[in-house]
Amino acid sequence: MPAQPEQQPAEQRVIIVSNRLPFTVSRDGDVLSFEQSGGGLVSGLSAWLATLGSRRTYSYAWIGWPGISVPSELRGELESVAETRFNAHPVYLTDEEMNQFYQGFCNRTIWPLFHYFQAYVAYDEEYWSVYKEVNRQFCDAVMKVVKPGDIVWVHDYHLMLLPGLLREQLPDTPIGFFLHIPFPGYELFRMMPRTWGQQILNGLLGSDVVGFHSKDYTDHFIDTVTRMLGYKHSEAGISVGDRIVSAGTYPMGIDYEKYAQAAVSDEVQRAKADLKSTLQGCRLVLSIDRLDYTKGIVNRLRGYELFLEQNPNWHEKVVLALVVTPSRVGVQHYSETKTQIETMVGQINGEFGNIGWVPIRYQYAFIPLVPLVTLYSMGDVALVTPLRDGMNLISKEYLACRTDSTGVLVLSIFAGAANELTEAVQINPNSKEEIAEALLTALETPTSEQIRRNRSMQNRLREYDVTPWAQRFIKQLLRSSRAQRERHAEQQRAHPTSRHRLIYKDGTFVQPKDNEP
Ligand code: GDG
Repeated sequence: MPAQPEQQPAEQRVIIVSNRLPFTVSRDGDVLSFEQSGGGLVSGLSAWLATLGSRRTYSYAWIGWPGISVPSELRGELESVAETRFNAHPVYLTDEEMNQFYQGFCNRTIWPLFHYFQAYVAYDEEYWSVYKEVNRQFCDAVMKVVKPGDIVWVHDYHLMLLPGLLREQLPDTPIGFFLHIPFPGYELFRMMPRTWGQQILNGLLGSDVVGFHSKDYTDHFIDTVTRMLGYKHSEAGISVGDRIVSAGTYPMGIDYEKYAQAAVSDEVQRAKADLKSTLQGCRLVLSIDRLDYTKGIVNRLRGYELFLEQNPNWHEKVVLALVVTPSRVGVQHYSETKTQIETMVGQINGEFGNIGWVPIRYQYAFIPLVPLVTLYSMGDVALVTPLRDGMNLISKEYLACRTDSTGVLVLSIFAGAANELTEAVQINPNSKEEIAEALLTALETPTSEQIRRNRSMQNRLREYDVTPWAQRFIKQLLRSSRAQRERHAEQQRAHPTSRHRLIYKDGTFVQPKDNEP
């Protein structure tokens, strides 16, 4: 018998769950102030969520950590502003929890391991235990907010156990998970203690759909699940008991129009004129990232140094604008990277510069959108050379700001974006020779060739921006979840007494006992 069409809820609500809420709270005594935060996930998703607001049947809520620990007497006010201004619900974590969970398991274990920095990984049982506890707290927070008919979309490596924990209590709710960083190959993944790895995979498999930026990451995930847990994978997806989990590739786009429009705004035009006079006719090379050893900033500086050594004719004709945004302050390898960068900047400026010319202009700060877009739209070359990067949005934003289609993107083959931005000058960032050579090529590329390459990338980025990215994911999530419910209903009709459905318990999926519901 064909499945009956399901009744659509009057309003479909998407609950976004991520480590950070889309705003930052700061506190001065008893006064709280709120500021919209500007990270890639937040600005990207905000564009898509804004489109939901204009459709009668869709709405959203956001669950996450507000950025500081908040004393109980201020929580009422925080919750009320969070809900009315941002549709958000805070998860409170203590400083100690943040230390073990965020600085610890997330950024000393998962981040370096998933970015192939095995030597930086800390395997610490205490970190793992707090990671599990914090995932449970997020689960409690979702359970307070979720209603029948809602869709839950969990984001990123901080919350990999959450889909499984939610599935325990929400057997029929559509639950999706998207990983913003690489998923490493099996050989890397299995470096972590086996029980952790198994629980993380089972946690992810609580989802109906698990999404990745690139096909390589999707393939690594499927390979790891089949080898570590023994689940079968077919065209339909990964079989977990009678559930089928879809693992798929969803390369994230940017809010293209936001950048393209900002680039032609009056404010940016004025800022461009100021920057032009500062540059005194020098060509501008850009380097903009969060402070992170994975972004390959030190390698980039080595490449620039070699370029200056090999090309004295370019001295006094080129300037590298190096913007490094503070990030994960307090994690050891980050402060070491900062020291390394600053030492190299001093060396290069000292060795090659003179009173009238500074080869690197360095800023260690988060810069507002207008100066960011000004740099993007003035940069003759963007050097984007991560050693590993899930996607890399900087490369896409640079192209969106090139409204006359000039400029050259030099891009690492280890950025997820390299799969889409195939007309960029692609390099291996481990080779300073390749970086130096690519920079020379970029500076000498004829304008007509720059435009030809960029137009083709820009057309793709404009077409597949962040809204279709999110829509495609949600569409697959609804499709997978519906198929799942239909399968269950069918099995129930065919074998009313049999128990196909595995339940998630203590980090794994198990056959329910006869007395369990
Ligand atoms: C993770 C993955 C993946 C940075 N500095 C400033 C600033 N930003 C904005 C950029 C961009 C975002 O932050 C950075 O995004 P990325 O993609 O480059 O890198 P991650 O922060 O590591 O993001 C990454 C991403 O998630 C999305 O899935 O692509 O691979 O690691 O939007 O514009 N913005 C402003 N001032 C700054 O100084 N205004």
